[in-house]
Amino acid sequence: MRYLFLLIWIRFFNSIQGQSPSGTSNFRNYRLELFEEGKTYDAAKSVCEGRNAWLVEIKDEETQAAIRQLQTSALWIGLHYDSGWKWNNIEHSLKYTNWFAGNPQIVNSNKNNYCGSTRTSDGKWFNTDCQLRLRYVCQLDLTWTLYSNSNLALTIMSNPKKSFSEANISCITNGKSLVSINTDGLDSLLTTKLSQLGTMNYWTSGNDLKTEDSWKWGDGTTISKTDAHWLRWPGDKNEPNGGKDENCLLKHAVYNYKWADTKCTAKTGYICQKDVTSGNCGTDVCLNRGICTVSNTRYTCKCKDGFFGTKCEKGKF
Ligand SMILES: [Ca+2]
Repeated sequence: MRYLFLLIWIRFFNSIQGQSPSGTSNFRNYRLELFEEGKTYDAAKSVCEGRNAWLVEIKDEETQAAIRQLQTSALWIGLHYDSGWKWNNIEHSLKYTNWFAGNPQIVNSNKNNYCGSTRTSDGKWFNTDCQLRLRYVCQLDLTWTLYSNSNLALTIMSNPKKSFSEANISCITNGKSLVSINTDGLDSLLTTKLSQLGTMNYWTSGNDLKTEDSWKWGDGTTISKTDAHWLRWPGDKNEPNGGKDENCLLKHAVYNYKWADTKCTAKTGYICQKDVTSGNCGTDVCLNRGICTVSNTRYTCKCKDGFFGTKCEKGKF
C-alpha cells in the first residue's frame, strides 16, 4: 500500500514536474530543448515559459537546420496568428519564412488553425489546429550570467567553436574579454553553468604565450602552477603538462571542468567577461531596447511598452 501511494505520488510529481527535455543542443547563444511528450500549442507554450524560455523561433536557415538536427518530427514553433502571422516573443514580425506550399492556409473564424508548426519530411512550416498534440522545442537565452559576488557579466559562447585567438577577438569585438578566473567562487559558478550546457571544453584567458611556463590570466594576474583547479592526473603528470606545444588554458568538460593546457589552435567554446561596475550593462543584456542597470550585483531591465520578462524578451502583441 505504501508503495502504491509512493507510485501514485511519483506519477503525480512527474505530471507536474515532468518537463525535462529529451534532447538539447546549444546553438549560438541559445539552448534548444526538445520535448517529446505531445501537447497542445498553449500547453507547450506554457511549459517553455515555465522554464524562462519560449517556443522556438526560426529566424533563419541555420536555426531551421539546428532544430532539424534535434528532431525531424512535426513540432510546434513559436508562431501564431493574430491579425497576421507573428513570432510570440522577440522581433515578432516575420522576416525569414519557410512555409510549405499552400501555407499559411486561410485562418477560419473558429481559430482552429491559428498555430504554426513544422512538417516531418522537410521541416517546412504549416499552420494547423492549436489543439493538436505535437512535440515542441523551447528556446532559452544563455547570453548573460551575472556573477553574484562581483559585477562581472559572463557570456558563454558554444557555437561556432573558435580557436583561442579567434575567441579572444570575438570577445574584444563585443566590448568584452576572455574570462579571468581569479576566485574559487567564479570557477564554481562557471563549472555549474557549463555542465548544464553539455560536454564541451571552454577557453578562458589563461595562457603562457608570452613566457613559457609563466601562466597568467588576461587581466595580468598570475596563475600558480600548483593551483588546485588544474587537472590532477594520477602520478606526476599534472596539468599544465604540454610545455611549448600547449599554451592556452581551458576548462575541460570530461574532467569536471578542471583546467588543462591545450594547443591554442583547438576550436571549442569560450567564455567572455565584462565588468559592469559602472552600472551600465551595455546594449546586449536587455532585448527589445530595454534599459539595463546594475545595482547590488543584480541587473534589471526596464522594458519598453509592450515588452516584459527579465530581459524584456517577451512581448504582448
Ligand atoms: Ca606552455
